[in-house]
Amino acid sequence: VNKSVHQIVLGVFALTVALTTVCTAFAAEPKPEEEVRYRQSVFNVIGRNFSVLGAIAKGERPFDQALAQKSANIVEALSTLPFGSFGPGTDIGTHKSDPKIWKENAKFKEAAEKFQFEAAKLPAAAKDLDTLKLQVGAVGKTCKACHDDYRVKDKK
Ligand code: ASC
Repeated sequence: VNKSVHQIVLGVFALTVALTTVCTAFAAEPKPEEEVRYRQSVFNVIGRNFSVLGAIAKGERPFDQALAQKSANIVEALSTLPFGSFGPGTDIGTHKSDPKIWKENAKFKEAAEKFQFEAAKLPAAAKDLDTLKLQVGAVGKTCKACHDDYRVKDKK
């Protein structure tokens, strides 16, 4: 009897240690380099999908409603995600984020919100080509505004 009680206590202890370790690993704040990778990955997916819409809007690609819808939905769904990953300490490594992002964070947040506001209208706008063209223009302006102010230019 004594031995099996001992084994149960040990088992419960081991399980507690294991669960605590797993939970702590998942709950931990992402490392700054992970934040940079995350926001760059999300912007990459947004850019890929928005460029499909851009090509359709410019007539470089035929208007395929299902494709436009899918791309618009992705841009909208991802539009808020990168902006949670510009926290303090994430101005590190290789990236094009302008230091102004961390110095004038309220203005950066405003620019991000303009993009999110216009991106939210993309899925409904994807229903027909004329509406899509207008909304791609409106979203594109918010992309450009933020890039002009908060993305460092590529060195020539
Ligand atoms: C794009 C893209 C941008 C915006 C911007 C719109 O397709 O990659 O950054 O549109 O150029 O003016």
